Amino acid sequence: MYRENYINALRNELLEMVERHLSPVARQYDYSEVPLETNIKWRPQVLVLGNYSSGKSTLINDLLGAKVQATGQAPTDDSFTVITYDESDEPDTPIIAVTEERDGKYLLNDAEYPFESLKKHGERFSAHFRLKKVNSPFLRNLAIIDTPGMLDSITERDRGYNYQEVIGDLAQIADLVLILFDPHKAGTVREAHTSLRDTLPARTFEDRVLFVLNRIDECHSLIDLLQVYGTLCWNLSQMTGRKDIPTIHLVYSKQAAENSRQLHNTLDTGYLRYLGNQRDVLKKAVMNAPQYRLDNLASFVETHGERLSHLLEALISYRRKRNRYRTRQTFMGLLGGIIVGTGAFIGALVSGLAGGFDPQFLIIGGGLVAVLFFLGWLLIVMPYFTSRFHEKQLLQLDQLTPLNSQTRQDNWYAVRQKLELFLRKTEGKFSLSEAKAAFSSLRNLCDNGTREVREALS
Ligand SMILES: Nc1nc2c(ncn2[C@@H]2O[C@H](COP(=O)(O)OP(=O)(O)OP(=O)(O)O)[C@@H](O)[C@H]2O)c(=O)[nH]1
Ligand SMILES: [Mg+2]
Repeated sequence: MYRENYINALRNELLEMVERHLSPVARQYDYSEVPLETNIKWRPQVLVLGNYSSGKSTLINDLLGAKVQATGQAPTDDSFTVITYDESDEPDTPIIAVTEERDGKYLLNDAEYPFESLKKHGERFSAHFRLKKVNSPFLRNLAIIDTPGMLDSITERDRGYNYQEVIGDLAQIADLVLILFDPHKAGTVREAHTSLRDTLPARTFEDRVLFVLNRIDECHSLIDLLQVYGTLCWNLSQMTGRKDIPTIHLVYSKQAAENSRQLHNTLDTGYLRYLGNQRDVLKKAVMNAPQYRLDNLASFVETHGERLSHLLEALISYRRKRNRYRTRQTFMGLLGGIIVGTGAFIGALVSGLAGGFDPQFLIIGGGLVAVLFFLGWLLIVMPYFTSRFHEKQLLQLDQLTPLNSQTRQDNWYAVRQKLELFLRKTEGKFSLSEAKAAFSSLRNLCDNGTREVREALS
């Protein structure tokens, strides 16, 4: 109990950091369309990804202890399903079942859920997003998200929404991501390849991802299994760009294995005896998702804090350059005004046009010409030059801040586009002092804020 209270206190502290320090800055500088805390205030989540028919839904049903999700050979389910506990249900109801179903519109718009930021994926996504409440005790402390299988042939246009982006966004919210493969597609399919190579690394932290080779009972022999395992290892290293092989959990569903043994009684699955079934290890890992939560929250604060402060650093650098440029331009306008004014004065004297005028009047005339020139410069010439300067800066954004480490480069590529959009929207007109104040408060948060929580966690 004490431990639970302590964890809750830490969790609230982190949430408050986000609400008070990160979110307002994120909204002000268009880093995030919705308050950042919407992503983290809900219960811990486990995201289940994988090739089509790799057994995602079967695994989820096994965990829940009921047939909640449809299963079947060939691509079966093209929806994202959030499966969560029904708090309102009577405890210890004997039959585990779906007690309530809601559609994507509800799930995307109800502030109780952390999916507001997925609204941007549009109607087609909303039509493929749904909520199921289930009274399974397994869900008391977590929610599971089942996903459509990754496919070879379907292009993004066919799905009608950007699948990679959606799983990227969900992976960012999730505390644990399971990625399932099966022996039939250990070569993996194209979407899995793209997701693992381009989308997930930027959005998740490595210790949050578990690789699973499922349906191993369907290998014809131990040699077959070893070949499948080798192929998958090779493909994973190609996809993740890593030389070391992550742990791959070897699992199968006892019930499904039994069914397929009855269908194809030629399968010699004697080798399974030697491997055991890591299904239980997987189950434990899923049940531990709430423990990852705090760590993920701390990482969430650190990552967004660093990215936002990089964005502000670039904005401040832009603004300083712009100020210097405008100061130079003003000075040139002033100098131009003096030269033109003096020229007008001397010209009038030399050309004799001023015959009969009081020299004092000529000086005032020269001054007037200088002021008019300066005003014209300020109101017409300078805005033109400033907008050219602005366009030029937009083309060389990478030069705004040093990118001398991999972390800085990663942070930069995560915010570069947001910065460009913000600069285009504001045309570079924003308060430097406000940006500086936000930057120093963020630095303080990054350097000191999460340290206490990290110490507590370790
Ligand atoms: N032999 C065997 N069959 C399995 C296993 N797990 C799942 N299956 C079968 O494989 C088929 C696909 O399983 P699903 O759970 O529907 O797979 P999925 O990944 O949810 O598929 P999609 O939703 O279409 O992407 C079903 O017919 C299951 O019965 C397993 O461990 N062993
Ligand atoms: Mg499924």
